[in-house]
Amino acid sequence: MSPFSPLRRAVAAAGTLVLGAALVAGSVVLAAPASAHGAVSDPPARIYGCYDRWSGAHTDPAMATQDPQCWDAWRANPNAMWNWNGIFKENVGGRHEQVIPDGKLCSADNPIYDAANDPGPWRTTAKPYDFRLTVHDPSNHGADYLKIYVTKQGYDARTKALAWSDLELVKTTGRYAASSPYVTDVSIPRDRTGHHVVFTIWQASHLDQPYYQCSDVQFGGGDPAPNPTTPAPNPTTPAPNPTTPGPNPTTPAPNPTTPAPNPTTPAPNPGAGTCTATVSVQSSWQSGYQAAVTVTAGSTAITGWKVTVAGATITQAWNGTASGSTITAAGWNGSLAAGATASAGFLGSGSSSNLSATCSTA
Ligand SMILES: [Cu+2]
Repeated sequence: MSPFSPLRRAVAAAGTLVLGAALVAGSVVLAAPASAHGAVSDPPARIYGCYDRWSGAHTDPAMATQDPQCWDAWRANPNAMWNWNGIFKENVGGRHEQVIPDGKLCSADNPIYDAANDPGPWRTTAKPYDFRLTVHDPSNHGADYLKIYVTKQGYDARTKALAWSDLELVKTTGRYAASSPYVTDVSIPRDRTGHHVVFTIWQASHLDQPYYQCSDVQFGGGDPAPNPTTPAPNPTTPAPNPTTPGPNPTTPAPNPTTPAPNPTTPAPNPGAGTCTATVSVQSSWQSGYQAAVTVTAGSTAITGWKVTVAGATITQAWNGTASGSTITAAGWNGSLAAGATASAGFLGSGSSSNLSATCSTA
């Protein structure tokens, strides 16, 4: 049989198809990293805690007073919140202190998580001096080790971004099999009181992929500036299920607390107000993008607005409510004085190359 017989050509063609399918599958995996990693869930690490407490209500302005660092983090990069499980750096070779700069410990030096480094009144979890720490890893990477540090007495999480010199190593564990969770008992020196940071390095076993996690805790019950023990932010948010796979960043966020548009609001006088809108893309990736719309009221005040973004497939919005490709003002940013502006953000799927925004008063 010659090398160019019909049979040979058919086999070669089938091989090409298989290779093509493998490439497609590979890009799907790259586009959906969120299910592939994990985080310290107890005491909750900063980004994990913000995701866990607020993903069901992340546009609720109550967060600004009840959990202000999370409010800032959600405003800074909501996409990073849905990817709470990706705070790692690869190929560090165990040289954590050389690779992760001071001031970037809580973000693994990844700019999308930069808000996690900000000093401020992070929500704390009260812990006794002997407590159990849990790494929640839906992807079951295993662990070569966990290294657990605590801040020295005198460190103030409200005024200083974390540096290596602020930390004392309190435990290094052995290996964990690839079966989450990875749990260890930690004992903290008894001189610690008030707001401290428990810093965990989880060295995953499937790759050289260490995770860096900052958990805010309260020791000794003696914080001179006590964390506001406000009621739980959203009693209707379902408790997190530790066996649920990581969130899919393209799932639209439920938003039970945004007030529904009030049907009894009188229809505006059509001549009473106008608005204009612009849309700008802030970041984009293979399968989607993050964008902002900015609304400007015309020469008279308006009491509500809607922006339709032609060309957009909106999967999630904040500071507004999305329906199709239209974003309607949230309860607190609809009323604008003449010439005033408001903005809302959204995640879109597909291409961002042909977006245009039009505004109408509502
Ligand atoms: Cu992973």
